[in-house]
Amino acid sequence: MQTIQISKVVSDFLKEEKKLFIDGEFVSSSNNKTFPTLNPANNEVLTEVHEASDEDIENAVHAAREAFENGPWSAMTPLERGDLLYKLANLIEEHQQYIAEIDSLDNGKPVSEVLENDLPNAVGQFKYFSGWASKLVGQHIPVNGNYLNYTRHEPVGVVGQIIPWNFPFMMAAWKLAPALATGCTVILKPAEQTPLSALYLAKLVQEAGFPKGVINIVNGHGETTGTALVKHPLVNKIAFTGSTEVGKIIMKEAANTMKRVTLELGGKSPNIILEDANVEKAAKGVFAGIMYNQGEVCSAGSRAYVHSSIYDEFVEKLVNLTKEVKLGSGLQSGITMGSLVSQEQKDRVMNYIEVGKSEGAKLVCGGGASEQGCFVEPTIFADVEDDMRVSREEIFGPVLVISKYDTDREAVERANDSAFGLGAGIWTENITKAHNIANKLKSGSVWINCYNATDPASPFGGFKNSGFGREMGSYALENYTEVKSIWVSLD
Ligand code: TXE
Repeated sequence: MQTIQISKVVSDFLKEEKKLFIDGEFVSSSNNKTFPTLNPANNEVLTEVHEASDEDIENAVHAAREAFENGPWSAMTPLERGDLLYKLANLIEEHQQYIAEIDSLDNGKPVSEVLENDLPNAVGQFKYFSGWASKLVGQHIPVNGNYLNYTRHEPVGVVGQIIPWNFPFMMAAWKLAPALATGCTVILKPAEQTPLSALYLAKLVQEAGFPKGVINIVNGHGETTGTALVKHPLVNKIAFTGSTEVGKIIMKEAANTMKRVTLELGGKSPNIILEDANVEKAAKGVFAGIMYNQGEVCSAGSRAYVHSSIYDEFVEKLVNLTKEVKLGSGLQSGITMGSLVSQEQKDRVMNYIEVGKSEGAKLVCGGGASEQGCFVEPTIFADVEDDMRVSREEIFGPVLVISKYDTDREAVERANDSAFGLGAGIWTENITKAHNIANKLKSGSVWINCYNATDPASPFGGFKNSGFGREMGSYALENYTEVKSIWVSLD
């Protein structure tokens, strides 16, 4: 396998100082504190990154506030705002190779996957939401009495956006695009494991000509930089994607300043494979549904419930599929699975694999990890009981648990017996059954004979402990707007 040569643009970028992006400028952290970011394929330090202090957050919030209240952004027409978003989309497209290399180095995922999925999706977000900027209409409501009553959908204000490391660039796009379309201003905090591609985005933001203060990017750790944003009284809203544990902390901390909060959290999403499923197709779909992006996907289909009549055949097909996986550094051509994001995540996943074994789940393939770097083999446990921890807790790695079932009703009940509710898959040739089961599943997305399909136009988000609020589609605009009702006496 050949290693892709990093482009000169990226090697130059890595040598630059990784400052904070506040009020349209790259600035040093007020206390000059930095932290390292690593390449998880070899655990070598890629570069040092400036960490935002409380003072830096103060500056970022004031810049965003000023841009929201008084700057050219607040005076822009919706069409002009939409134009800027579209311009940014085009710039991202032009720079996609560089962004893909950066995300691969920082996160471990294959460059090819960033180019095939993350980037087209990110570009799509900015293009899709650029159109919404000019379509945020309110209502004219027929009320009792002699009044004219109408509503305005106004931007919520300054938004703090805290994102995870599994799709570093794409998550930034999911968050920024709808917020900007509504006219909000943003302070984005990338994950400390993957701080780089958002800084590259900041350069494109400058090039596109966004007014200063509209988009601010502050790297740092969750307990410090993240908390400062969540607690700041002049931040009107927090949009968060990450663990359920931190989501709960954020909700509590945000309550003191009555911030609007939306949370996209973890999952333990089920796939149900009915007896009449196309087993070949279902096996491939279920396999991709868990192994894609090294299993580091909030909606990863990490539980499979397979009808007893096809169980053995299905397990065998899945095991065969793991043999085709080519594990390697994200920069090697021809690989199909990269490394996990960090040593910490590798340890967490390996610990779960040990838990599965000790609980008595049958390890049918995988279970190993590399000595060097953060690679974990695609791993499958069969004959898993519902009360085992590997069946109940989010592992966030390439680990699938499979169980056998006998009736459709049983499958639905067991699929729903989870603290989470993000995604679910159904595999069957009986479309009536598929729709009926889809209606009964308690999750934000249901995929029938497919898995993990997303589109900027279609909502995505969770039931239960998977959070609330929806990303993407017209639904995402509700996260970033306040509704104002205006009454005019016609007497
Ligand atoms: O997530 P964290 P971690 C799940 C997955 C994974 C586990 C732990 O199961 O194994 O979470 O990953 C910021 N106030 N998901 O520890 O800590 C942090 O800096 C404010 C699922 O990396 O939730 C980062 O930017 N912010 C998930 C972001 O939160 C805080 C994706 C996510 O980090 C903070 C990632 C605090 N107190 C992990 N603490 C998904 N839903 O896709 C941390 N952060």
